[in-house]
Amino acid sequence: MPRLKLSAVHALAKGVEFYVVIKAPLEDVLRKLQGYGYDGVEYNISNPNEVDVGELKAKTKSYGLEISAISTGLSYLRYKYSLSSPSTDIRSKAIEFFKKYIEVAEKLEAYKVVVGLARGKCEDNCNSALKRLEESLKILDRYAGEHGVILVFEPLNRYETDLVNRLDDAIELVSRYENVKILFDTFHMMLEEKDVYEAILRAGSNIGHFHVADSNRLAPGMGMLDWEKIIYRLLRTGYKGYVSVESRIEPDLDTMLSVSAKTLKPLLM
Ligand SMILES: [Mn+2]
Repeated sequence: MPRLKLSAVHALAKGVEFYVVIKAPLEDVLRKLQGYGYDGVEYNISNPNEVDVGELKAKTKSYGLEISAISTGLSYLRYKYSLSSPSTDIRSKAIEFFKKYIEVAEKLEAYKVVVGLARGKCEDNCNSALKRLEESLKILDRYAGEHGVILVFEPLNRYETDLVNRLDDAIELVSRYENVKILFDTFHMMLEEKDVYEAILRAGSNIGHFHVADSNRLAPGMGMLDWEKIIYRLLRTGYKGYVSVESRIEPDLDTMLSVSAKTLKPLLM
C-alpha cells in the first residue's frame, strides 16, 4: 500500500474560467487517470446543487478511483459567493453553498471540502473581513463535524487574494476549530514563504490536504521545485492522504498527467 496517494483536480462545470483544473469530458479524464496510475480524482464543483451525486460516485468507482476532495473555487468565480463578504446576503448564500458541499463530500466519501478562493477578499478592510470569515467558519466547522467531513483552508498567494496569504496566519486561523485543517499548495507557498520546504514541516500536523504544482505552476517535474525534498518532508509530518495535482494543462492533458505521475509516484510508495 502506498503511504500517500495521487489525484488530480478536475472541474465538473463547463466553460470555467480557471486554468489549473482539467476541463475535458469526465469519462475521458477518468480513463486517463486510471491509465497513468492515479488513485483518485478531486472534483472542483461550481454549484453543489447541480451534482448528480449517485451517478458521479458510480462513474468514478467504475474506473477504480476514489474522490480525494471537493474543491469549491469555481463557486466564487461563477457566483462571487464569499464567506467573508460584507454583505450578509452574499455571506449567507456562501454558507448555504458550503453546507451543501459538506453534504456532497460526505455522500461521495471524499470527506474533505476545500476553502480556497471562496474565502473572498478584504473588500472593506482585512480585519473585518477576517472576523466575518472566522464567523462563517465557526458555523461550517460545526456542520462539517456533524457530517464527518473536514474543511481544508488554503493559504493563497497575494495575486489571488489579500485575505490570508501566509502559512502562519492560516495556522492561527485553523487552530480555532475542530474540523478545519490546512490545504498546503506548493505553488502558493513557494510564492509566499521564505522556504517552501521548511514550511511543510512548520505546517506539520495541521496539513489536511496537499496540492501540487511546480514553480511555474506546470506539472510537478516541469519546473524548479525539488520533489524528493517536498514529499519526504510531507511524509515527516505524518500526513497520510492525497497529493493532488493542480497545475496548468500544458502542453496537453496527457503530458501534464503523465509527467506528474512519473515525478511523484516513485516518491509516494
Ligand atoms: Mn490549490
